[in-house]
This record gives sequence, structure tokens and C-alpha cells, in this order.
Amino acid sequence: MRTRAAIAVQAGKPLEIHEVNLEGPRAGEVLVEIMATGICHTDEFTLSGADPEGLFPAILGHEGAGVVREVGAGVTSVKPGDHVIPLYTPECRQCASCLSGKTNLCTSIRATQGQGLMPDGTSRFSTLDGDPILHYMGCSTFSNFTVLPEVAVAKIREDAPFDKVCYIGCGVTTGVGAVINTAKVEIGAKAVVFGLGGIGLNVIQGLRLAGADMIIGVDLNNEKKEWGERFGMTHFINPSEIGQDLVPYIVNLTKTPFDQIGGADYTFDCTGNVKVMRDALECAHRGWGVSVVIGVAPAGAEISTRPFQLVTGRVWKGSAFGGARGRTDVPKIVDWYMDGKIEIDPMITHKLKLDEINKGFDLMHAGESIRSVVIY
Ligand code: NAD
Ligand code: AHE
Ligand code: ZN
Repeated sequence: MRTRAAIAVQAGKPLEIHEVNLEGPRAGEVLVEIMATGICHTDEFTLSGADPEGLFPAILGHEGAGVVREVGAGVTSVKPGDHVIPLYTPECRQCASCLSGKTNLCTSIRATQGQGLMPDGTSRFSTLDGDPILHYMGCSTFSNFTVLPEVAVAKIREDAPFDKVCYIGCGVTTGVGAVINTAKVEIGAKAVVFGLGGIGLNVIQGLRLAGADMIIGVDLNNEKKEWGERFGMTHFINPSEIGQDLVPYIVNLTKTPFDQIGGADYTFDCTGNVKVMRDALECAHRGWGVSVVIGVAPAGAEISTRPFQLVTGRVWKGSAFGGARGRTDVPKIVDWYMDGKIEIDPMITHKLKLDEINKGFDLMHAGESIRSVVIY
């Protein structure tokens, strides 16, 4: 079949909208009509050329929702007409990672996914001239129709609006999941969130859900203060305006008469900046503070700290897709949204047509959007 897609032709160049060829689903695969897709900072990271795994030409996008239109041989868990969210972190329930019970990082298709290919090592997308176009993060939601492995779709309820729940395909699950699954934040905790964008605000609402007492938001953009407060932030810091080093400032803010050591129980980096990651670790509480890296750092970047920070009990962790097991957890997060436990609507600041997709990247660069969603 033919479908319309935004193609990342080359790093650093705007996406190009074209008709492309899409081969139907092979065994174990499903054809999905994408109804809506968010634009995540990670799409920008790849398009910019800073992603060591970035390959071109490719059809980016990994935060979508849509409807199964056709299934390949042997597919049993979904059928045409089912509403689904594509999963860049699949859940096969059979690989060593899934069966370990210790991680959400299913490894069943990771090698080919990282090469922009389907599990059989080929691409379903090609130009009208027949040249192959690569998949991206196993999803390619910047195409109106896409083909996915069965293990990389989560079946969701049919009354959930596509233009909202597409955000659960990455940002919402990443932020809320980092709090619930990775950090396992408890009632009364003190937490710091660095970077109040599409991910950080979801960390904030996850902290509110978990019952944290003190939710400190850190951002260089003062306009994020109101945004953070909207979802439960209790304190805002703009590091460029405090006139002193950020770490001792936060440590002081978290001190109490009983606890003169100070430091946060949990901190989250949602910037991808390695200096921020260091601050996030070092303002975690001596003896038990946990710092979670969510942000994706540029190619070649490395994190550093004094080992003494770890010797004295701080823990550095990372979180991908919020530690969520997609086929199991994503339908539940859709229920949380439908039941009013978490918010999505106010974070979707811009709705665009596929032809306008590059505007979504411009809005992100200008810090003007939280999430732009493309509606097909
Ligand atoms: P975003 O652009 O919407 O938000 C980033 C925010 O960080 C902005 O508000 C910006 O002002 C702020 N910021 C930038 N530099 C800062 C600094 N030095 N100090 C304080 N604040 C600063 O991006 P997003 O969509 O929220 O994504 C955030 C990061 O998370 C990106 O690196 C993205 O690639 C990554 N991400 C990771 C996962 C995962 O599974 N680990 C999933 C999705 C996104
Ligand atoms: N390809 C990048 C790494 C990018 C990365 O860390 N991706 C996250 C998801 S970001 C979603 O917006 C992830 O889940 N990674 C796990 C994995 O297996 O890729 C690089 O630097 O090479
Ligand atoms: Zn993402």
C-alpha cells in the first residue's frame, strides 16, 4: 500500500512529507493506522544528528496511538479493529530480560530495532522509487500507517481518545513510571525534578500521585514555574537566579530541624545535560538518596562525580520508558487517565497536521510547547 509519512532524509534537515510504499505485515507483525502521534525530544535528538544510533533516511516518531488494520500469520494477541499504542520498549514475555522480572528492557528484537529494521532484518518502508527507508525505535509513528511486531503493541480500551493517549506511548509513561516503577517513591518523600518539559511535568504528576510532600522543580525557563505548579510542584528554582551553587541551595532547602544533613530522597534528570545529572546525584540525601537519569545525553557525553558520593550512600539509576512493561502496564496507564488519576489534556499545547510537523520541532526549540501532537 501507499501511505503519507514525514521522512527524516538527513541529520539536521527538516522532515519531508511524501507518499511512501508500505509492505503489509509479515508473520508475527501487525499493520496499524496511526491516528495521532506526539513529538518527543528524542525524535529531535535523532533528527539533530546527536544520536549515535541515528540512521537516515528514516521515518521517526515513537509516541503514537492507532487502530490495527491487518495482522500477519500467527498473530493472536490483537485483531483488526483493536485500538493500540506502539511500544518502542516491547514486551515479549519470553526473553531472558522479560523473564528475569528485574527489567522492562525486553531484548527480543533490540538488535534489529536499533538498525531501523523489522525482526527479520528488512524494512517495510520504501520510496516510490523503491529505495528502502528505515524504521525508527520500532515504531515510525510519523507515518499514517506503519508495521510493528506483535510484541510491540499494547492493546488499549476503545473509548480512550487517540489525540491524548498517544502521549502515553512515551512521555506520560516515562515520567510517571520513573516515579512509580524505577524510584518507587513513597508517601511523604522530598523530590527534585530537573527540566520541566514534556517528561519532567509527568515526573511531577507522578510524584503527586505517589504522595510526595516536597516537589522541587528546577528549570532555566521561568515560564515553567506555572506549568510545574499546575501539576503539583511545591517549589521552583531557576539556577541562573539564585546567586550560588545549586547543590548546596537544594540541600539547604530540604533541611529540617530534625534533619540537618539535608538532601532529597529522590531526584530526576529530565534534561539530558550531564552537568545537571551530576547536580541531581549530589543533591540526593547522604545515605539513601536515589537519583534517576531519564534525559538522553548527546553522543560522546559522559557523566562524572566523586566516587565518595556513592560510597556515602547515594544511588545513581537510569530509567527507560519509565520502567514500564508495555503490554501489561500501558493499558493500565490509559485507565488511570480515563479515571482522572493523571492528567494529559493540558500538557498537549499544540495540535498539528502532518504537513505542519516541522513546526512542532520549532516550537520545542523555542521552549513554547510542552507536547505537540500530530493528528492524521
Ligand atoms: P523538553 O525539551 O520538553 O524539556 C526539557 C526541559 O529542560 C526544558 O523545560 C528546558 O528549559 C529544561 N532545561 C534544559 N537545560 C536545563 C538545565 N541546564 N537546567 C535546568 N533545566 C534545563 O524535553 P522532554 O521531551 O521533556 O525530554 C527530556 C529528556 O528526556 C530528553 O533528553 C529526552 O530525550 C529524554 N527522554 C528520555 C526517555 C527515557 O525513556 N529515558 C523518554 C523520553 C524522553
Ligand atoms: N539511541 C540513543 C539512546 C536513546 C535512549 O536512551 N532511548 C531510550 C528511550 S528515549 C524515548 O524518548 C530507551 O528506551 N533506550 C533503551 C534502548 O534499548 O534503546 C543513544 O544514545 O544511542
Ligand atoms: Zn520519547
